[in-house]
Amino acid sequence: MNIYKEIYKTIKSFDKIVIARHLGVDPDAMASSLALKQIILNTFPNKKVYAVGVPTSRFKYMGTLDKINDEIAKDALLIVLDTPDKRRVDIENIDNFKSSIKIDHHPFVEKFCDIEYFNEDASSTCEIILDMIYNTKLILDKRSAELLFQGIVSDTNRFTTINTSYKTFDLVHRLIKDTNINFTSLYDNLYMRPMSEIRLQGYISQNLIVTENGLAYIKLTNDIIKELGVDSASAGNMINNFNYIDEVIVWAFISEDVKNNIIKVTMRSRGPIINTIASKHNGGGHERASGARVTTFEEVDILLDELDNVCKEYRSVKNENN
Ligand SMILES: [Mn+2]
Repeated sequence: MNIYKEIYKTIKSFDKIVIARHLGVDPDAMASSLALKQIILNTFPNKKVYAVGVPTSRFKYMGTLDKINDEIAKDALLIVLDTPDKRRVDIENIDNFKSSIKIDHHPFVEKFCDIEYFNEDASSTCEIILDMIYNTKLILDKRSAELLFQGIVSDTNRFTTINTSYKTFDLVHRLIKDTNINFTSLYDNLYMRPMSEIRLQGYISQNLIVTENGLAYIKLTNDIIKELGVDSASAGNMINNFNYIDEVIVWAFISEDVKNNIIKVTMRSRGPIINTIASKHNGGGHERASGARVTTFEEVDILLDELDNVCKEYRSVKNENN
């Protein structure tokens, strides 16, 4: 059976459905969760559907998340979106659900759901959800269309990432044509930011260290973060703004998060694969867009050394080929 049909049939067979996604929510994870919830409700109004996870004020404009009690799991279906590994799913008691489905576009890490659909060629989880809608009887509404559009635009970094395909444009074209969403107005919520973040961006630009091998990095301690009036997630959220710098192949932003007692490393590459390094340091992600969570600045330095080495290798192979 076609995988979308199988997912549809499974959704149809459950009265209670819980939708979860990864820790450290981003627009693709948030939008796909909220849109899928609404789409299931459009199609099956009598079902109980919950989109869960730790909320963040940053994506409040997308909608609100639900709280569930432990009782729900035992006869509910869990749908995990945008998350390749079990430990990164933002939900408690993941093993208590009666059945589970995974829908994801990250490189495969492990199987932990009964039905799994992952497509590394898809630009985003929102793209997969949209494709599924157009291949099943799931009913799209205007608000969900807006969310899916925002998720796709965000995860493709405005259609610039390597997994943006003709299919992405096909689906987005159809989405806009069918629902007539005012898509240009949706950029306001996605890209509006406070002055403090622009000052942070300026600080990063001024203080970014660039090695001779093409690794750029900045360490933002709690003191600096506080002084600039931002939070520990701010730098990671703007990492895509530092793409296309001539001297930089890989770039990493390191932010101390004293509240959770971790140091977050967000990294991007426009050459070598870096998620293998991220996964060595309690992280993972896409081949060239990854993150890690470490506990000491000593480990940060080890990680930076590893990134610097892949830059060096990448440059030498490139030079040989030229
Ligand atoms: Mn995603």
